[in-house]
Amino acid sequence: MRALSLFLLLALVSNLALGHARLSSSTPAEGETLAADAEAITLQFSEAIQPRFSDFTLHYLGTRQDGEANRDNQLPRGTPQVDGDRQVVEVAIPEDAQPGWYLLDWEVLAEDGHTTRGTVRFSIEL
Ligand SMILES: [Cu+2]
Repeated sequence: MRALSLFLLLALVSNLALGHARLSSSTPAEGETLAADAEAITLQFSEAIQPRFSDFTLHYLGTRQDGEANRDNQLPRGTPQVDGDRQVVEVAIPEDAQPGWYLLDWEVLAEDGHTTRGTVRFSIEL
């Protein structure tokens, strides 16, 4: 019984140490406006991610800030740049990006095997 309790405690502690990869910050932040010549969106995660099993998709919403991401407004995806410790990801903004609202859909697999996902809405000014 005592051994089982210790096992459960250790499992809990290791689970806390290896938290999911949460989005710590992004540039632009949610709702921010970028200059027309902006080149990339930067995402900072709380844990290392596994790039091969992570996905970043940019959608163009036009004038609709509350628009939804779908296949029709999905932009061609490039290869995201991931830094050495695999916690910072740069997603390129297409050079011919139109002014308006965008939604970045992200889904990442962390080292602990857990998947997290979210979105960042931002706009590009005229
Ligand atoms: Cu986790």
